Amino acid sequence: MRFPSSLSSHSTQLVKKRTRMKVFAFVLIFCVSFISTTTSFEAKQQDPELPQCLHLCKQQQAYSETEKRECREMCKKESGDENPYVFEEKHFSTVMKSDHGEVQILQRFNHSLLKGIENFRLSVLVGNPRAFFSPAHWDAETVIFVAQGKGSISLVRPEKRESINIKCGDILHIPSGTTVYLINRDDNEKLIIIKLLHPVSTPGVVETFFGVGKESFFKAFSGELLEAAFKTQCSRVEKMFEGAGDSILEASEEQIRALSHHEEGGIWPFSESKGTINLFEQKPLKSNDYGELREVSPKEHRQLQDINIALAFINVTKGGMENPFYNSKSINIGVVNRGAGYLEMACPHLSSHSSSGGAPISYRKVNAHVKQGTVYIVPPDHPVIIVASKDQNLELVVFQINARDNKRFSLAGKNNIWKQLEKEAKELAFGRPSREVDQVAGKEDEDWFMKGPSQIPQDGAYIRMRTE
Ligand SMILES: *[C@@H]1O[C@H](CO)[C@@H](O)[C@H](O)[C@H]1NC(C)=O
Ligand SMILES: *[C@@H]1O[C@H](CO)[C@@H](O)[C@H](O)[C@H]1NC(C)=O
Ligand SMILES: [Cu+2]
Repeated sequence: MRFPSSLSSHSTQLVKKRTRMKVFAFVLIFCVSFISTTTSFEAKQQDPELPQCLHLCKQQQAYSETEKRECREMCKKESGDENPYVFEEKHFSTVMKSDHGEVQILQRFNHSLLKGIENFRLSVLVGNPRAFFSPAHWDAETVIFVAQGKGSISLVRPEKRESINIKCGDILHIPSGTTVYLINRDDNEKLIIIKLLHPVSTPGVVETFFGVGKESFFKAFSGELLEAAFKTQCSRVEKMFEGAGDSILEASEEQIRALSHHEEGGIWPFSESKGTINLFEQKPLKSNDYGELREVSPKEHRQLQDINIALAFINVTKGGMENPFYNSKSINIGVVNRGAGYLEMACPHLSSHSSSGGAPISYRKVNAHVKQGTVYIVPPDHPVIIVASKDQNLELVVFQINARDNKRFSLAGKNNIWKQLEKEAKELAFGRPSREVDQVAGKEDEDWFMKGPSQIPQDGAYIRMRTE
């Protein structure tokens, strides 16, 4: 990576500045724990040098777009103002919207630390009661999760149509290019669907193709060709495909009734390779008073095999937490479905060790307060702790990319990995009698979910997690 010399000297100042910030943060932790104030301190003192640094990156005429991006990332890293792992409402943009619903898409995973998922997109569809989403197809393999409500989805394939009633907790793999239409078959409740998209041709870019509607792709064709194709006057063809205009419409009660006469979860034997799988109906892998973990994985479900994605539903009871753990090989994209909580992760990439090379290994705390709609990423092998708030359960939907043969390694609690070490290995590694190690590593008796901390750390006492 190249840097202008003015920028490097700048960095030194930023580093000094960071040291001051640390002292400041220490004083704060002190205050928080002793006065036990609940004031949410927000470290709003934005590093005044960050905008200048970003400006310098922009001015480097000789830089390619990639170099400029790396330069910006370096600025943020230097100023301690970076969290590439957490996304909020502001990071979504609207793809489609009408009075009856909308579709939003999360910005691309274009940070250099998210290279492993750069070809995935996350999107959320919201349909008001009785909304109808017009037929369309798109160039991405898709996994949908019904987060709320009841719908009916039709998948049109060259040889046949499959219509399936869907409900909360359902998962469905939609192959790229399938023409899909959808209704919310409820009179009161909104239908919310979370989609994970894996584009097939242009990395990180998903295009939707509407045959019917004011943007119909038929408009791109010459009149003569359309006339020949439909054996009808081209103006009539165009008029017909303009359809009702909008791509999200409202259906009448009778239309909804007619469109929802389908089997729940599809027609038997869909469970093998087609139809939906309900995540909530799976037997929990882990369950106790502090939470539950359910999973649908490619191992048991053929429709998830090709895309190699698993989905987990984690419900941490209020006041509880998930044990510290790491995933061996899956990259997790978590979405907070309901509730609120807090998470912390240890990341070597964001510490000074990896940027300057040579420095001793260290891990930086990445933390975030999360609430409904927050999206967070946990890269493989990064230890993470997820805590529910004191007054709300924390419900998470987790898309696990590269799920085949992934293992979760527990770092505390009943089945933690330390317990498996031989006595001598414990004594050598920990430098104390293995009995003492067992006292600590063996104290917590709960498996996976456990009682949470007495207090959740406040923002600001820790590294600031603002994302730009
Ligand atoms: C990533 O893409 C978003 C748009 O999706 C853009 O606003 C942002 O600047 C990009 N980030 C980087 C680091 O290039
Ligand atoms: C999450 O757990 C709470 C209680 O532990 C329960 O009331 C709630 O229904 C659960 N949510 C889901 C979606 O299972
Ligand atoms: Cu990392």
